[in-house]
Amino acid sequence: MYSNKAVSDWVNEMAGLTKPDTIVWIDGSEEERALLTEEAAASGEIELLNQEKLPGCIYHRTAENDVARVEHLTFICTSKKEDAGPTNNWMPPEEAYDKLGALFDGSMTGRTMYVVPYLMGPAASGFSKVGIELTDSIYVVLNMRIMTRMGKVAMDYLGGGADFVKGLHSKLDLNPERRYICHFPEDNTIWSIGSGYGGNVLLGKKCFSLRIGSFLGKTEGWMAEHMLILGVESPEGKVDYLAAAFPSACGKTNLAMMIPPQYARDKGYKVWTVGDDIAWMRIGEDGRLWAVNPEFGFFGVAPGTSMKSNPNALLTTKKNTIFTNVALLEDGTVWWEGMGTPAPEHATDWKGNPWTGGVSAEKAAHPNSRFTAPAGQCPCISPEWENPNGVPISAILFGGRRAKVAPLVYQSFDWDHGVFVGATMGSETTAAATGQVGIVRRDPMAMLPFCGYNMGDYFAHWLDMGKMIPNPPKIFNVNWFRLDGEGHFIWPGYGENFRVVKWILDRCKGDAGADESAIGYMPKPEDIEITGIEDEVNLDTIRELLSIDKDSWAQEIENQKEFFSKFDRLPEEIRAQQQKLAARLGL
Ligand code: GTP
Ligand code: SPV
Ligand code: MN
Repeated sequence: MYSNKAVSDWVNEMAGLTKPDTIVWIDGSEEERALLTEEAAASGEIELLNQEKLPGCIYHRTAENDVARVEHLTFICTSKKEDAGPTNNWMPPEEAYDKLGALFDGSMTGRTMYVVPYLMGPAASGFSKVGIELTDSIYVVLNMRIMTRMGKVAMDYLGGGADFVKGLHSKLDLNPERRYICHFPEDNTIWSIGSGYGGNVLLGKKCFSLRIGSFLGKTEGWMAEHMLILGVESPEGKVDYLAAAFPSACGKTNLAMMIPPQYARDKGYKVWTVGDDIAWMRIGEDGRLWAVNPEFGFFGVAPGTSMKSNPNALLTTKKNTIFTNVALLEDGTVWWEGMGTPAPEHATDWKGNPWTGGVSAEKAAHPNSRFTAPAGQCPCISPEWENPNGVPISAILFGGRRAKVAPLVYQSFDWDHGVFVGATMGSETTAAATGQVGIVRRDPMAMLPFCGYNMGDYFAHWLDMGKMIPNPPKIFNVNWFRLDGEGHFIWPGYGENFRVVKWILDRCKGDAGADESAIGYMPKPEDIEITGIEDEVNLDTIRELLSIDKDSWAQEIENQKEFFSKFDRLPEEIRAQQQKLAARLGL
């Protein structure tokens, strides 16, 4: 169907290994979507939802042992161990090819191999990149169709070239003992076996756009980051953009689609979504940093998404959406905890069991259940979201889930200090990856699970970029998750985060004041607008949210040092920044 020798040679080679019964080349057409949907529904791989209430929507349950990314089974396979660095699992490339090759051998016998060409980034952009994923899962194909620009558009972009990321995926038997996600940055290759879940198998997302992407960014002089991108339009109609890195399930989709509070809407402020998870950033001709969302859809966390918390996300999922591991209702619609509607009396839970709620009941939807929805359906999608040059970034935000220590917001003194702030990010773990939830772990730039090379070199790349960007964004840290003595969130969060974003963008324009503290510039309490939330938040609440507890920070620095002690290639500047911070704190 397509004529590209490099592609067909490689497809033949991989088909020789995996031995599928048939090979289907994906073109991305509507007829193809309908056929694949029908086939997957007939085999039970998916269920059609109520087509009147949720047109074009389907439902899928993954295996019970396969509901999140598996970081302990994810490997960076560089020829030298040091190039993978202290924070990645490493396997020598030959060993990985042998080990996974043995598992892939015949893994598609009795199945169809789908050849899925896809493009990361807009078709009109010279910065976009092509991947091809070979997979034996229709669910993967249908997801890739939403998450990427899939099919003919990608092959047209590639033309006769050979510059594409080679992705191979097989579900095999979904046995965690035979599950591996291996990246070969030196070969532009990704091999994923034994999983059928999200980030493990939608290879355009974390595997390509971040792990391979970050490696390419380092070599080619750009940045691949785990960041949302949003624009804030002022009453005068000028739009300022920011990018924000928060770890998985820490609020990127929510911030990207937030609705400003009433007082700001009354003045004429609007928020536009460019992306909710990944940003590819380059230096523009004007000397600013420009960001593109390489994705085409949202793979968002369902639980907690309601008309109150994130109406734009909920409205995006009303048609043409894939729901994974949420609860299924009798009328063929879906439900999850925190959807804002009462718990159903009867449902089928994410495991396929009858669910009737009650106090001791398990959750009906898995905490990491997700929706896959086309970005173009989002009510607040930015008119610039497919701009081939991206959008110019005024501010970069780092943030995590911290019950204590990190204040609501502070600004770094300069780029290098900002890199230090990103490098020392910490966050409580969430259900987006398997493992214990709620433990504080260091997660530099929200990239700990996604950096495709030595993280010390990654920090150095950030520092180098700062020297190369004539007019760099200002860097901030935010924390929406501080808790009071009773374990309640002190800050209302969600749309109210606009109040903090407003101070940030005013700082970028030189329109807002700040106090200098030991950790950075901080707003004066009265700089955070509280009109409309006075019954929840007063100036004392803001003071509490902005407070810096010296003992906790002393402990924090010790914890950072312990993390950095694993690093073999930590840039001197990072250590110097840490000493300066300790000195400013009087430690
Ligand atoms: P990934 O898709 O895994 O990268 O996650 P994400 O960073 O996009 O996180 P998302 O916006 O989906 O939010 C994850 C969870 O955090 C949801 O349960 C939200 O309800 C909750 N959340 C998001 N923003 C806020 C906030 O401002 N305050 C509080 N308390 N919770 C929030
Ligand atoms: C994340 O975990 O950061 C996600 C979901 O965005 S996944 O695609 O599974 O990585
Ligand atoms: Mn993510």
